[in-house]
Amino acid sequence: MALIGNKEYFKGIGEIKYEGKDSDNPLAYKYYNPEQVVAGKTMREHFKFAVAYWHTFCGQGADPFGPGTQNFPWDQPSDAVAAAKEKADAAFEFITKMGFDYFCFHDFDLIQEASTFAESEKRLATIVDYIKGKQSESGVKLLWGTANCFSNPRYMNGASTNPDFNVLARAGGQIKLALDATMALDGENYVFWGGREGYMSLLNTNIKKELDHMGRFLGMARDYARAQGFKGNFFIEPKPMEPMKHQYDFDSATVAGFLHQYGLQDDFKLNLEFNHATLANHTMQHEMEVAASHGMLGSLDANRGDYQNGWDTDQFPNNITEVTEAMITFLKAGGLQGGGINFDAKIRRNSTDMDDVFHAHIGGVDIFARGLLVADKIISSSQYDALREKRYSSFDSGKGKDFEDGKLDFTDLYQIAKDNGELELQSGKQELFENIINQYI
Ligand SMILES: [Mn+2]
Repeated sequence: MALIGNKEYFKGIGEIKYEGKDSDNPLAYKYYNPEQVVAGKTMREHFKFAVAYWHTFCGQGADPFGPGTQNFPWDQPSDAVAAAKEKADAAFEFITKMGFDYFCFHDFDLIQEASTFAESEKRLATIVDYIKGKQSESGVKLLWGTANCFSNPRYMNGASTNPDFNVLARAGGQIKLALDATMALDGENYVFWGGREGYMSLLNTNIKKELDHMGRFLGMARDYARAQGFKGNFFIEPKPMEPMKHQYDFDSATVAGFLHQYGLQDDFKLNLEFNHATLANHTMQHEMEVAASHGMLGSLDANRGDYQNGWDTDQFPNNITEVTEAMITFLKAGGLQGGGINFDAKIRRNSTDMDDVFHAHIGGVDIFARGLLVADKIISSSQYDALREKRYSSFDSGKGKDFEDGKLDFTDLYQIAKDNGELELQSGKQELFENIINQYI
């Protein structure tokens, strides 16, 4: 593997390769074999693994109780452009050593925001140009770009849902630049995460007005990008709370309804995150099933929450049951629409060695590979599908089929109920289903 850039940031670590499940090498894949075909596609094609620029190259482990613990060598230069270029060098070294094809970013992950809009625009153009060069050297692609319209204090009351029109317009200007950056880097998709699109108190909030504004704003962003020739998907990333008490993009079902209400359903799909599903009191599989049922299963943010506390811990995924169940839905939905698996996950604050981020991503990749292999076996060789189909077999013929075909009216149901008399109970067989998952893991 040719080393891109002048410095090596992750010294002593080479390209991560597949060695199989009996390998004891911690810096090797045990299950992820990129060229292995599973259910008709290679693992590389199924997953489109991506590194999240913000957690892996920006987040240093600060929490409300103390500063960051990870001192990144690429943050040394005091000049913003020089620091951003070093960060890009480190990022592309890491991405290529992992063997990933993709990365994802927020605008101001790439380079520090300046004190004026005009200077920020210039900085972004400079770093986008530099990253374009890194992409053509390495072949690394952009899965999606996005804009950070939630960290700067100006967005404390929201971006497109801000009660102040001038803040909404500022968000529009910023997102135009983020869309331009995404298109310049041949981004395959663009994500909207409404970090502060919601409310802290209903006493000072007009929900209807804010939702109307958000719907119009997203339509304007879409129209702008389409007019520039952008062919990719737009994704909304649901999350129920944090930082706001209540966020408008609560979960898959809420967002699907919103997209239909504002005429956005043909261009927008969902980017679903495991930890956000947990916060919404759903499982990830639930969120994926709902999205798939709307034809909106776009992309996944891979991580996990903490099952004992109620906030967004963004830990690396390692729960085989959770990921296997998600992969069953993934395969049955025919995969993702345009997206991939982005590791929106961060190492813990006390993980301070340069190799920790490798262990984290290797574990995440392997849990998905293993989950996919298990899910494929469950679907292709177990009685899982047949058992599910059997539960609905009364709709395959007779009056059940007539119902599905729209041939019955409500009085027909009355007559059938009367003729049937009391019914035999039909078991849901839940424990049997659970055992099948466990058997194949
Ligand atoms: Mn999260």
